[in-house]
Parts: sequence; structure tokens; C-alpha cells
Amino acid sequence: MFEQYISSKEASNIIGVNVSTIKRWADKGQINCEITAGGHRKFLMRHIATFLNENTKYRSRLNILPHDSLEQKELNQLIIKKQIPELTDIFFSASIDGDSETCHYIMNGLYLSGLQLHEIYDNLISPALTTIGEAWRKGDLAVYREHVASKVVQRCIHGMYDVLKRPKKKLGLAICIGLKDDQHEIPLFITEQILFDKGFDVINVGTNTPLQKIETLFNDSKPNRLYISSTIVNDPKSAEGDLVKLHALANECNMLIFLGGRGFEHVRLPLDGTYKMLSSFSQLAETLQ
Ligand code: B12
Repeated sequence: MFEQYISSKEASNIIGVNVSTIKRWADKGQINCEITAGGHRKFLMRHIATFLNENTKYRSRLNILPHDSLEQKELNQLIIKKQIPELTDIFFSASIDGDSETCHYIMNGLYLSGLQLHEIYDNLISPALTTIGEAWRKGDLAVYREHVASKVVQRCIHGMYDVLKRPKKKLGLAICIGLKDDQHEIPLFITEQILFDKGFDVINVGTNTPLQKIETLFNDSKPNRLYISSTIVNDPKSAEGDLVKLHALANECNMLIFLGGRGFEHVRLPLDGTYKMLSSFSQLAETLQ
């Protein structure tokens, strides 16, 4: 993962204090940083996130946007005040316009403001994507714009890794997988990230994966949890076959099994019921506490 360095000046702008204050905090170890060969303090977004998490009073001064225009100031205020309905509309418009930067600032800004990852995904990203999907279905949005938006969202999800703390305690290994013929991989990326954030190592096998030899993965890596995602089911029989296979493998390895996504409304689920159905990322987060 490539993380971008932030100078003392930029860090002081983001936290809303004088640059000398940031330098003093860094020297006293109150905020983490890295020192370059030339002796300069360099910050990462996750250093800033950790600082704000421990010093929440500075969240009200947060200035995530780099420019000083009126429009950016207004957006910054919406982020600090966590005005989700307004931000969802802005996120929706920016994503269909391919404006990754605005979307990125909204997501990262909300996290720095104290919103939990699962709240961002349930309350901002999923509703924005639902609006996009509905606009496409009604013919109000050209399909290429829906594709542009979904790429923007994927980039922003990956960009969130910059602000996440690196949990020291490892809770185990989780496998994430989507069923065959389903290209909707965004829920899997989100699941992977929430698990990572809580301290799991994750193998994300991705969507639309043929299951030949998948038992090797289970036997070799000894995972503790299995997350299966399904958004759309074209061939219920094939999806049910995959589910039975994954279910049996997970049970053999004593893994906890979690299912999430609307696709499961269209398939017969394994009868033994040794799985838990999750209808949101907040429910996912609850299972990790
Ligand atoms: C982005 C998108 C795509 C992208 C996917 C890109 C990618 N790499 O992921 C692309 C463009 C490839 C695509 C293709 C298609 N799509 Co599409 N797509 C969407 C869209 C806009 C967003 C889906 C998404 O990621 N949402 C974000 C997730 C997180 O939110 P969510 O799905 O609402 O899930 C919630 C819960 O169910 C839960 N959850 C979901 N999964 C999981 C998993 C776990 C583990 C957990 C814990 C929780 C959880 O969390 C969310 C709540 O916060 C939806 C619109 C919508 N209403 O969802 C349509 C939508 C899903 N697509 C649809 C359709 C029809 C298609 C296509 C058939 C279109 C076509 N004719 O080609 C193809 C099918 C391709 C295939 N075989 O899979 C329909 C599905 C209708 C149906 N039958 O159910 C939708 C609903 C659009 C619509 N309004 O009609 N799509």
C-alpha cells in the first residue's frame, strides 16, 4: 500500500493549529510522525487520525479540504457536522461526475470527524449507490456514468486504508468471497476493510470465483471466519451448489460463517443454519466486538 506523506504545514492546516504547535507535539511524541534523512517531520493520514481519536476536541477544527474557496469551506462544515443527507447528495453527484477527489475528502473527512467505518458505508456509500442504481434503472442515468461512479467508489474505499490505524492485536484470519456470476465486489471490499480495521488478516478471494481446489485455501491457511457476499443471482442452482460447498468446508474447519447481500433472498440457504445472516455493515461490526 502506498501512503502519501504530509508536511508539518499541511498537517497543521488539517488539524487547525499553528505549524509550530504540530512540530512541538511531534517532538514530544503527542502525534506520531516519521523523520526523513534530512531531519524533516513527515506525517501520514493515519497519524492524524490517531491523534484526532485521542484528542477529539480538535475534530471541530478539522480542515480536510486543501483549498480555501467558499465551496470547500461549506463542504468542510458539512463534514465536521456529519450532515449525512447533504453529504450523500454531494457524494452522489461527485461520483457520477468522476470527481474522486471530492468523494475521497468526504469519506476520509467523516472518518477523521469520528464516524465509524461501518456507519460511513451503511449511511453514506450504500444510499449513494442505491440512488445511482435507481437512476440507472429508471433511465435517468447513462450506464457509463454508473460505471464511472462505481470506479470512483472503489478508489475511495481503497483510499480509506490511508487513514486506518494498524491494529496491533491480530484477531484471526477471515476469508471473503462472492458467488459465481456476480460482479458486485464493492460489498466485499467494504467487508475486507472493516475486518482489517478490527484486527483481522483477510484473504479476499473476490467475486465470481470458480471454486475448483478452494479446499486447498481452507486447509492451508486455517481461517477462523468466512464471509460470503451475494448481490445478484443469475443461476440459483449454481449459487446454491457453491454455498453448500463453502458451507461444508467452513464447518470442517470450525469457522464462523456470515452471509450478506440481497442475492441471498433468491437462493435456498443450507438447512443446518450454522451461519449468520448480516443485513448491514453495522451488524457486521457488532459481530466483531
Ligand atoms: C455498482 C453496481 C454495479 C457495478 C458493480 C461494480 C463492482 N465492481 O462492484 C456493475 C456496473 C459491474 C454492475 C453490474 C450489474 N448490475 Co449492478 N449495481 C450496482 C449498484 C449501483 C451498487 C451496488 C453496490 O455495490 N452497493 C453497495 C452495497 C454495499 O450496498 P447494498 O448492495 O445496498 O448492500 C446493503 C446490504 O445488503 C448489506 N450488504 C450487501 N452485501 C453484503 C455483504 C456482507 C458480507 C455484509 C456484511 C453486508 C452486505 O450492506 C448494504 C447496507 O449498508 C446497485 C444499486 C443498488 N441498489 O444497490 C446496482 C444493482 C445491484 N445492479 C443491478 C443490475 C441489474 C446489474 C446488471 C445485471 C446490469 C446489466 N444489465 O448488466 C449487472 C450484473 C452484473 C453481474 N453479473 O453481476 C440491479 C440488481 C437488481 C436485482 N435483480 O437485484 C441493481 C440493484 C440496480 C437496480 N436498481 O436495478 N452493477
